[in-house]
Amino acid sequence: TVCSDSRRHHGTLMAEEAKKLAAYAAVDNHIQNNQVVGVGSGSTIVYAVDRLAERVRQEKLNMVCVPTSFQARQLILQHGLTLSDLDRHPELDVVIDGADEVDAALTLIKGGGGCLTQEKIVAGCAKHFIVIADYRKDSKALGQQWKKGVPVEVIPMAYVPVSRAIARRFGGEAVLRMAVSKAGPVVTDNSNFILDWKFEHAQNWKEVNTAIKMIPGQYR
Ligand code: ABF
Repeated sequence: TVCSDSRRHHGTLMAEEAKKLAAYAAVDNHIQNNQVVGVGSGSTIVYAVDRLAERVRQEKLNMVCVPTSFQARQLILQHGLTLSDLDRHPELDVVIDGADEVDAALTLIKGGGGCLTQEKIVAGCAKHFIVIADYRKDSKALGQQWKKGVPVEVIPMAYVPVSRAIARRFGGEAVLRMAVSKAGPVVTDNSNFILDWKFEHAQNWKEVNTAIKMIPGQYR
C-alpha cells in the first residue's frame, strides 16, 4: 500500500508540474500588453492565471479579463485582475484554456470540467484561441484516453431525448453526469445538465459536431 500510495503521489506531482510548465509557457508566449484576454476553466488554468497576475504585477501590463465560468470569474477577482464581460468586450484578443484530450489533428475534447458552453462562446469571440495541454492530454483516439467520453450540455427537460438521439445516430451511450454525492445531476453555470457520451469507435468529428448541434435540447 505504501508503495502504491507513493507512486500515486509521485504521479500527481508530475502532472501538476506538467500543467504548470505548459500554462506558464502559454502565458509567456501568447500574452502581450494591452490585450483583452479570455480566461478558461479547469485546474491547468489556475497556473495560467497565477502567471498572468505575476506578469501584470511585474511588467505593469494593461489587461482586461473575460471569464468562461464562475470558477474563472473567481480566479480573476482573487488575483486582482480586471474583470470584464462580453457586453463590454465582445471582441477578445486571445483566449487561453485547457482541454481534456487533443489528437494529432488538434481536435479537442473539452468540457470535462463542465464549463463547455461558456468556453465555446468566449472562444468564438476571440482572434486567437490558445489551448494549454500537457503530455497527459495527447490522445491517439479521442474519447479513449480517459474513457470519460464527450460532454454535451443539455437543457434539463431534454436529457433523455438528446441521449437517445446521440446513441441512435452514433452508437455508444450518453450518460447523465451525476454529482459526486450522487444526490442529483451536475448542474452547469447555465443551469443545464451534462451528458457524457461514451463510445467504442473513432468518429468523424466534423459530422458528430454538426449532428449533435442539430438535436433540439442540446446546448453546446
Ligand atoms: C476546461 O477544463 C475544460 O474544457 C476542460 O474540460 C478542462 C481541463 O481541465 P484540467 O486543466 O483540469 O485538465 O478547460
